Amino acid sequence: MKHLQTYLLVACLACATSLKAQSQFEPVTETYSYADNEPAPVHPVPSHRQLLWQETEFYAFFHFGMNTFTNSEWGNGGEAESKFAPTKVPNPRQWLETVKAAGMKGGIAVVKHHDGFCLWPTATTTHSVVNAGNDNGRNTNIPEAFAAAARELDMKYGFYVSPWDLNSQYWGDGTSNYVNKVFLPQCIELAKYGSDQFEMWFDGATGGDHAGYYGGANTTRTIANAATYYDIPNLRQKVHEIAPNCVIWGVGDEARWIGNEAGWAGETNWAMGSGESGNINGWKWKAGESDAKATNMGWFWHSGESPKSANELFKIYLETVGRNATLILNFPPDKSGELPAADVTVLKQLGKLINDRLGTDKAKTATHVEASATRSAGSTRNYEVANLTDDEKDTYWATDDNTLSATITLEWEEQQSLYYVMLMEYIKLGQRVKNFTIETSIDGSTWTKRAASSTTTIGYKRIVPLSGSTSNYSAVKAKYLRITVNDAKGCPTLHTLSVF
Ligand code: FUL
Repeated sequence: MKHLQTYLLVACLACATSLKAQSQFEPVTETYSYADNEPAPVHPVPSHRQLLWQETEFYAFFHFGMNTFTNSEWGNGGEAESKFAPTKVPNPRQWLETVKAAGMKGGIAVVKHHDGFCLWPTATTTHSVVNAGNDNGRNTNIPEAFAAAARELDMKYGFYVSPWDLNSQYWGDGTSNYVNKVFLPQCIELAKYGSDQFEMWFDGATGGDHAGYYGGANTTRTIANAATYYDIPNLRQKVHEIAPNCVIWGVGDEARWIGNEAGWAGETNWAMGSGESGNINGWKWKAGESDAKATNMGWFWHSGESPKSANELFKIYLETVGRNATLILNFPPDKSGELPAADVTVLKQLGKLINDRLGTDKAKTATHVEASATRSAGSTRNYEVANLTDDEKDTYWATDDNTLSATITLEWEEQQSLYYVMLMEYIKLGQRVKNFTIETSIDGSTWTKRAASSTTTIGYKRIVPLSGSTSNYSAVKAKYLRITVNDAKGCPTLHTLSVF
């Protein structure tokens, strides 16, 4: 009997361990508990750092460097260092303060673009700010100043470092010299400047027919396979040893390019797979990031450029952040090393627009919120609809395991003017919802379908305009709102429902 008890205990422990949520790169520390009657995860699930990354939602891209001074988008690597001559000492604090006004939670600074010019005094090459054309340039250390400013402003930050290096004699020379002598040491220097980085951006562009300096070879070069050439598993390991919460974007395989640079994600957007819509059956968590230009010329600053309007940028926001992607919106500092006045103005307007339209949650003033099904509570957790409006990201509404379809209905005392519905899944347990419907009613018995007649994925965050279009800001009058989850990969687990 004693043996049987021991056997059962060991079997239960083994079972609980194997049922912990796991991701592709390391064991996840969060566990769920059957004592709490939590639903089992629907795999794949995000790693801890991927979850933190997702919460950054909306952040800036800052393309600044040699190209700013040569009126170029891609240099060739042979540019004289003296051409880098800012009219003032570049001021990353101004960049971050400005984008914070638009509600952005952080930013990524380009510290080396394809031309190989390094915006910090690196030990790996003399092609850097050390040999800049004036004191302002020589006093520049972007990774150091950017990280310090972000910490002061309580923002997240990261660095873009181009693996492709048109200046280096070693790049694409058929040996591992570039990776061992230049690229990996640079990444380690940068990880040290920013051990609390949330993302490092490794661009996918390589060689092709774009001629490069390559240490004086002045030729074209290519590499066969970026992941092998850059020794990505080793790079990931080395960076994570120093910067454990840093998601390695692109070749690093921890977050994916959304598939266009036009600022939109698919309405259906799974956090697995590739491209604008992802893949419902993808086996690896790799959520989408949308990189978009906020200005009308290039990624780098060019004379005569102007920013898009706050309205255009708001539409981009809805079609990315509102569709389960993060948005990295590019604002290029000019030759003074600051963001131009027109960008500062539009960022303030954008912040106001986001706050005016998505700032007051009417779900909190609903007099009645009810679900057609609710999972039974466990010893320290419940799954009630009230969890949807409590501002807590770790409480959620869920149904029993076999209930893949359910409705949530909200009622207000007075008729309301409603514009958007925002839903967030509890993605620690995987992305689940395949299809849902939104309806409104004036009297509680006649219902009108809003948005598309049926709407697909939710994921980390989904914002649905009730007008049916991201460019149409018009209200729907309603006293009741009903959300029906029609189908899901496992019982739905939603942590937030907001109505604006
Ligand atoms: C691309 C690069 O080639 C562009 O210059 C820019 O940096 C953009 C964000 O990514 O692949």
